[in-house]
Amino acid sequence: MFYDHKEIEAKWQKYWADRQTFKAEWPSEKPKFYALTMFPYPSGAGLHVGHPLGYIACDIYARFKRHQGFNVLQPMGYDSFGLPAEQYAIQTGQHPALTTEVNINRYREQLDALGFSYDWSREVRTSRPAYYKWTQWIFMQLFDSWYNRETDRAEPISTLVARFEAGGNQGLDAACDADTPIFTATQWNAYTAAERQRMLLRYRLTYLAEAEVNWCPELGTVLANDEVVNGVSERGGFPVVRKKMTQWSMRITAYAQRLLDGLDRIDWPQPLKDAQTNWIGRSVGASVVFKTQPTAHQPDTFDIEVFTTRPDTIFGVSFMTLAPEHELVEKITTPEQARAVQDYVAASARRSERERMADVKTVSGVFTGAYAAHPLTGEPVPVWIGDYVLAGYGTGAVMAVPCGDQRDFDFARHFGIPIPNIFEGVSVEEEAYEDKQNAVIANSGFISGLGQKEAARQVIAALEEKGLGRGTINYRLRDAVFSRQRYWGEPFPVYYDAEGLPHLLPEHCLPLELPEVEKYLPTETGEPPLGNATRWAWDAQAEAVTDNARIDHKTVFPLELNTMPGWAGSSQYFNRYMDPRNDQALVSPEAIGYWKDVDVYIGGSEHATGHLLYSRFWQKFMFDRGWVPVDEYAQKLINQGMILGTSAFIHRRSGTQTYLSSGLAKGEQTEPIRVDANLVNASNELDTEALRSWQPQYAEAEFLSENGVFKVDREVEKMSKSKYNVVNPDQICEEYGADALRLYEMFLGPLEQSKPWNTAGLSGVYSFLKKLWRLYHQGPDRSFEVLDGEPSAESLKTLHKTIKKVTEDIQEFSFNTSVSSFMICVNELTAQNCRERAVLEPLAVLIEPYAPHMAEELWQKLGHQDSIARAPYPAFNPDFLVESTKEYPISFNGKLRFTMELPLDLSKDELEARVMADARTQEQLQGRTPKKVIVVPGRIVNIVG
Ligand code: ANZ
Repeated sequence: MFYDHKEIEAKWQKYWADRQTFKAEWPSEKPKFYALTMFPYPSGAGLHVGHPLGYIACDIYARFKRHQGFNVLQPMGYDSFGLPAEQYAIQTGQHPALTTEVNINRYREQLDALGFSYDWSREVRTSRPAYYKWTQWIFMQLFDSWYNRETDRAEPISTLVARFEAGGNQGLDAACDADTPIFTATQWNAYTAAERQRMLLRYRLTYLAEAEVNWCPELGTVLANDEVVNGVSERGGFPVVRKKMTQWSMRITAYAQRLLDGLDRIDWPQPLKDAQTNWIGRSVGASVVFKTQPTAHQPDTFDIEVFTTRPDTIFGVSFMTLAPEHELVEKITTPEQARAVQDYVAASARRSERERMADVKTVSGVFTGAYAAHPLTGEPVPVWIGDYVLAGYGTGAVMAVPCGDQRDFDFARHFGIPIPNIFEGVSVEEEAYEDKQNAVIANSGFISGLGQKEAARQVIAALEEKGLGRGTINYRLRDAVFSRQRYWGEPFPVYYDAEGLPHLLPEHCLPLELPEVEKYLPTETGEPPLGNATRWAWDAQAEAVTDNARIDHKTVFPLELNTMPGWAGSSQYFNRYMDPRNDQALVSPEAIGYWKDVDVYIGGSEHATGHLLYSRFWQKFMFDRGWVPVDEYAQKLINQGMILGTSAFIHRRSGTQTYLSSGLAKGEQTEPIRVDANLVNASNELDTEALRSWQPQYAEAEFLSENGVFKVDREVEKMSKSKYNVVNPDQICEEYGADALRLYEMFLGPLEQSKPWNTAGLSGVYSFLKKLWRLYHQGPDRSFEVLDGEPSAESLKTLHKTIKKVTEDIQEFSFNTSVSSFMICVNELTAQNCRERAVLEPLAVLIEPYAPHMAEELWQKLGHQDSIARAPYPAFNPDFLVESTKEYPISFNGKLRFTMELPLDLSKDELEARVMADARTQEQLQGRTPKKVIVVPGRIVNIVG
């Protein structure tokens, strides 16, 4: 019988689906194991062979754990809100829910074809109301919470209100807006309801505030920092500008330190931890106040607060620089400088923050005309503005120390701001510079001769005494903007009163479902697409959505028009999978108590500062409020590498429709153009006729071949539909089967590394599978035949060697080496002519995680009624590996003459007797009696004399 992968795979996929083989047990007495891969956004293009890499690895591990007796939860779902479906809706008018459904169905077919052991009964889709009810619920809980720095955790807003009523906010250590005023209990109690709400918004963990945002006019929406790459949108590459808008924000900064600390407790890849650490950007330093000096024009004094990581350099300050957006700029600028300052501020508003950060060459700035007093010497310090100082970092102002900071130095040089004489003519790179810098820093005497740390400590102490500074810790992490001006996202369960203050819907009214709209574009007045809905008002009495026409701001109010960002739905999905159909809670205490956390999470490193940071933040919040038992949800995380595609390029003669074969292009003016790599064979020859029908611009083109063939250039790059280098798993499953694809993806190389795809390599794993199959089919006419007798010691050794290696490899997520061990194993067993059940049965279980379809088929043929999925994992027995004999070198007077295979458990005397009895020994001795026989058991025998 031959290995008919098509029939076998279809049979078992149906079997698994019909019997729900991989449904996690609930409730269960077994120990739990939760294996998770990042759920996909179901795009219209479907899966390519790069996508399943992490899924296969995770599935192997999940299957392995099932054999080990764990109750395995391996769920799958869809991150199904998002931009592409909405863009498509804008172009075609099709409802994003419909296209999303179509795409999901296609994904599901492709996933099923690969034989994953998912518990599909737990599927989630973030765009389903029953799911996003809980995304809305978390938003409401965040709104209803504040961060108490004294207890270092989030608490219900009611405890904050109680504190305000009893003692105002004096002495309260809480995460809040930087400019929150101080008030007493009496003041609080005298506030109007609206004033109180406004004050509470400054403390809530999600709050509405005017914020500088990344606005992408082309996409018509705000983007998060991690969605902007090099000043353009990550999706589509459109320009992004800074703009002030009222937006929902998440006070993730309250968790900055805990997000850092938590990294020490989780087994995540170091590069990913580094990326999060840098993104959070902790800086230890001081905040220092410089008081402006009053002038005739501006009699008031203002505090300019700066953040510095080098308080020890305070005596080297020769000027100050404010960000152009700094609120004091207008107040302190002198009339003489007003014009220049206004022009400068306007010009820099046109540059994005990223541009400003990236640009280290251009020195630009302008003098405000104002001076501030040095907090320790009292000397006047000129105040400038410059766009190298960012409004959003620290306090948006710096004390400039040309002797310590390159940018300050360049700035001073450029504008001729006096720097202490001794620095003139010395470049910062020079060695002498550091000595001079130290001399200036030490200038005051009282910190002279101290190390940087101690000097900083003393400067801070001196500043504190004067009430002009204190030690602070600053984080680069910003609060996360949470509003998007899109249709296809979670609606906020929020309505607005006449004063424009937000109110939450009652919890029992969730989910607030997305309304229908005619158009998915922003409205003519620039409102988000939900502004097109005519039924998008909240009737607070009836507790129901109603027509906008009824809005009276008394009982009927307008609903929020923004929707939530892409990361909302993915920030708690791992907990929802534990109890996905619960409509009373996001997850029940019983379910979270049992499943607790994700044991292994596999996904792409591109989510380092997006999903993987936001989800940790929400988890910590959920933990603080007592809904989950752990504050890190994934103990172990693995970033799978990328599978790279091999793109094909042809050369177009510039300005023509003539294309040159690779060899002809040298020395010509040509542009390389990507073409469909599927039209190129293994010898890099392009099927030009197929190309003509691939895209219309090639229909009439001229192709110049060399020696009758048209050759392309190849380049290995990211596999992507836009690069025309994708390989579709469907074709491969068809031709070689899912088991071969699974083995091959693992065989390509270490999981974490990027590696190029090469379809030709599949035939190798395919013949391995056929060989494996043949081991069980050695009967007449290759029929199934397995013998019940004792296997040979050799075969047992091969089996146990493989069990040991493969088990160690799986535990280290080293799947490529397991595949080679299987290959060696099958070769050895074939050579040994092994046909015994005692070897072949455990082998089937061993390979099941990798090639589950074939394993099931063999298992059934071996006479089992049940699926192989929960068959116990073969136990490793080291006894079979112990070598029982040894090839002894037999020497005469130190010279090796021959070798003898002897049992290892012989005593010295027995060994000597056996050696002496051998004919070859007698021949060497030729009748002589040896003087001495030296026997080292397990090593050598030497006969002397
Ligand atoms: C004086 C000084 C002397 C500084 C010196 C550095 C070296 P990190 O580590 O990134 O936190 N700074 C502060 N706020 C800024 C802003 N909004 N835009 C641009 N630069 C800003 O760096 C903090 C340092 O960056 C601060 O310490 C400040 O310059 C500058 F020898 O103060 B320093």
